[in-house]
Amino acid sequence: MPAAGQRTTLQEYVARDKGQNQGLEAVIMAIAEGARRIQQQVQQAALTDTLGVTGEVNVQGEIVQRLDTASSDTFVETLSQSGQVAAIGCEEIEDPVIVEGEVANGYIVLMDPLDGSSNIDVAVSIGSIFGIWIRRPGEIVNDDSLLRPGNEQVAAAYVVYGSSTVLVLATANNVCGFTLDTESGTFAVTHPNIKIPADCPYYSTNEGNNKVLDEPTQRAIGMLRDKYSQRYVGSLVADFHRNLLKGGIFAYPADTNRKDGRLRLMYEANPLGYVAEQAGGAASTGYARILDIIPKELHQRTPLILGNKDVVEATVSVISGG
Ligand code: AHM
Ligand code: MG
Repeated sequence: MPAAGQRTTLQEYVARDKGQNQGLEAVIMAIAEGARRIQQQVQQAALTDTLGVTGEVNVQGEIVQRLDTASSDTFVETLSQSGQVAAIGCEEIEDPVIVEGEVANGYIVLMDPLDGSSNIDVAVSIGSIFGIWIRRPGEIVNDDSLLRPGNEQVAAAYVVYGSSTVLVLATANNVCGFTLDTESGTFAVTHPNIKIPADCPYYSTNEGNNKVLDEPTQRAIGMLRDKYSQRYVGSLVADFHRNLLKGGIFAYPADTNRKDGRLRLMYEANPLGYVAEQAGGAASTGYARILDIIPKELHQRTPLILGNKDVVEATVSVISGG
C-alpha cells in the first residue's frame, strides 16, 4: 500500500469524481475542514472543559451537549464560507440557515453535526452526517427548498470520530472512505470502492426496546437475533460504518412510544440510505424505501431499517406482513 503522502487525497478524488456537479469539491472540503476541527475538539474536550450539557433543549426536545453546539457552529461556518452552499438544515437549529449573498451553484446541505449524543462524554465513537442536494435550476432558495426527497441527493457523506477519523463519501459513481492524517490535517483514500459485503454477520438494534415493538416487528427482530451476532454502539454513524465495512443491518423501527421512529429522515436516514444504496445496500422504513419519502418537515422522524439489501428486504417483509 502507498505511504500516507502517496495516497490520493480527498481533494484530488472529488475533483475527479464530482461529475457534472460543479463546485461540489468546495462543499466536500468544507465538510472535511469542519471534521478536522471537530476531531481536535472531541479529542481535547475533557481537557478543555467542553464536555457536558449546555442547559438547553433542542427542537427535538433533546438535551443539547456543548459539543453538539460547537459542531453545529463549526460546520455552519465552513459550509457558509465555501461559496457553494445556499442553505443548511441542521439537527441543532430549528429553522433552515439561508446563506446570504451570491452563492455560485447553490448546494443544499442537511446535517447532523454530531451524532451519538449519549456517547460524547464517554470516549465512544461519534460522528457527523451530511445529505447534499443541488438547488433546482433558477430556484430562489427559501425554507421549503430543503424539503427534497432523498432520491434527489447528489452526494452524501459521514465522518466517524473513532479510533481513527474516517470520512465516507458517496456520489453517483462510487463510495469511498478517507482517513484523516492528524499531522497534515488531510484526508487520504484508505477504503476505495466500498461495497457492503454479501455476508451479514451483525445486526444492530436497541434490544431494550423489544417490549414496545408491535408483534410483527418483534418477530422481525427475533429473526435477526436468531441468525446474527448483535453489535450496538448507540451511535448510528458508528453502527452503520461497521455494518458497511463488515456486513450487517441496523434497525430502529417504530414502537409504541415512538410511532414515527426515533431517527431523523432528512439528516440521518436519507444520507445514510443514499450511502447504503450506492454501496449495494438498502434503506427502508419497514414499509417504504427511505429515499422515496416526500418530506413534510425539516426535523421529521422515521423508522429505519438499513444495511445489507437481502436482509433489509427479509426484515421488511416480516414487519409489513408481506
Ligand atoms: P442524536 O442524533 O441526538 O445523537 O441521536 C441519534 C442516536 C443515534 O446515533 C443512535 O442510533 C440512536 O440515537 C440511539 O438511540 P437509543 O439510545 O434509543 O438506542
Ligand atoms: Mg444523530
